[in-house]
Amino acid sequence: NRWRRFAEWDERMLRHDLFAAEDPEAGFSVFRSPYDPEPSVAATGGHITEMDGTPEAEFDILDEFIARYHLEPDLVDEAMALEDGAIARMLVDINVPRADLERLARGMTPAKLARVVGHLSSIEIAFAYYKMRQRKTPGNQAHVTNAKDDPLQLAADAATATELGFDEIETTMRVASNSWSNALGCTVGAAVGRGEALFQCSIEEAEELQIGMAGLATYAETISVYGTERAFVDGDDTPWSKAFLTAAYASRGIKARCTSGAGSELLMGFHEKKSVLYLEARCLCLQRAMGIQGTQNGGVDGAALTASMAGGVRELMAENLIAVWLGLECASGNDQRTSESEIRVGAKITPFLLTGSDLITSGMGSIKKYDNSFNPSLFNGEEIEDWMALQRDFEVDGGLSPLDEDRTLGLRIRAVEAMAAVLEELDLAHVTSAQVQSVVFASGSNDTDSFTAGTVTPVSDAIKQRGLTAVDVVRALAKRGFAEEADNLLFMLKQRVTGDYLQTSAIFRNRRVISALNDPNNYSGPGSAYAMSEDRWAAVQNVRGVLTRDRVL
Ligand code: 5AD
Ligand code: K
Ligand code: K
Ligand code: CA
Repeated sequence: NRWRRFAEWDERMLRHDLFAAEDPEAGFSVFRSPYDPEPSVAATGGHITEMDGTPEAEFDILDEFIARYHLEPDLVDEAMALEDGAIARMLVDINVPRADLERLARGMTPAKLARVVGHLSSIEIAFAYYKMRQRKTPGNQAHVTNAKDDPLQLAADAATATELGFDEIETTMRVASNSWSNALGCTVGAAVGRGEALFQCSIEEAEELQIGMAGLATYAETISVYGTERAFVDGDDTPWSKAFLTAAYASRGIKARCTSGAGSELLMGFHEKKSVLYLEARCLCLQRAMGIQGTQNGGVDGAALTASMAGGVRELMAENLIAVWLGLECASGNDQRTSESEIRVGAKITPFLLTGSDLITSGMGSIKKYDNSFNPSLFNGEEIEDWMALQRDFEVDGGLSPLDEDRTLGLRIRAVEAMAAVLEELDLAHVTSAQVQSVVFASGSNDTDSFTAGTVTPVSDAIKQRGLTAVDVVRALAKRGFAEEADNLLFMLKQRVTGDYLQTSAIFRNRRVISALNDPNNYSGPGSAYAMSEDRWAAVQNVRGVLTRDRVL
């Protein structure tokens, strides 16, 4: 016999969630493990000779890279001498400018950074993030994928995502050999409508660079970084090889950020019994050292594991804070479903909506959950209107705007027709009007009668084999009467020559780059934060189902 309430609780979605116990021996510690080193540094003659308890002679590849390229020897004595709690108070003090804290961070070791943010409660971490994040205007990123790798649906959904307001859209595929075709689908879709979203195709690093060089991607965030040497070497990489890849992207005018996040070393079994926050602090110092403009962190693939630990969600926020403290653009995770409970999902995103972020999610599923080829995101196509309601409730800008039904349908038609025209003009495939019709109205790939993963592979192969580039796509669009779309894509290609969007936290709004350089977050108390314009607030309020006196009666 049991109290029936427990049986009722058993039926709730929450019971699908797992909760992990603290166990430092097995790598399960969040903010602090007994195996984390004590913060320390020694410098002689402008050279770091000891870091976090390790003498130079015993440095591993991460220690060496961080000591040489992250730590500034003339800052370490000043920064490391400050008491942890005192620095924590500076992080939440509106009278201490962001720049002063960024300067100090350049003199702090990974163990020190982790210790300091450990002094902050969840609300203090959120507030510090509000103050320290890089670009003033918040932005957002979408996943655009589908279970069939159908380029027509990718184009329609990419166009829809830009209309929703996403600044970046990223795709990946079910079948690896479809990468070129998926990249093409998003390239064309992103050129429809607003036509200024950055787009990427997430795949194995060498191939992704090739796709970027062909102009079929304008940004990349697949440069993964890990907090232990074993995890790095296991992936055939070193900090130097990652730095080289980063430079390769930049040299071709492709915006790049690294990916890291709590739990990756634990998932790979190379955690050295260290806390997930300390290991992530190492990842982030390494990224700053590499000279990359930004990071995608906040657990990412490790988010669900981290969220299963006590205080794990607080940790995910803390690692985002370290990223922006180090001056990195932050695409702040929220791209993995960390819970089956809608209450936990809403609670997880709320601090990020309140503070804003360079990219609030580093991938919200603009498509249905089953079409998300990464993994279901924290929010997916199903929940987009819930997001809009939260923006309206809190009077915050989560980057999205309610859709007008007719305009959206028009853009979807335009995108699918443009994609069909490009496929035909480039002699890649013949598209029937039945295919076009099925995709335009489809909510997800279960509703379509179009390309499938198998029929797309020859298209993808041909794009790669023939060396087609975005310039061929511009030409095809123009020839088939899609002048506006051709112009939009050409605009994005010209931008890689000027290179302004390689600056920290750059996105496009109204065909202008806004970044931490020309739109810096200089929060210094009430009245100094980002605020929505009147027009923007009006758009955010305009969700479906608003009652007025006329409509009630
Ligand atoms: N740490 C390091 N790399 C990660 N990735 C996802 N999550 C993490 C993490 N926590 C990787 C993915 C993919 C790229 C986007 O980043 O495996 O290669
Ligand atoms: K990777
Ligand atoms: K990590
Ligand atoms: Ca992403």
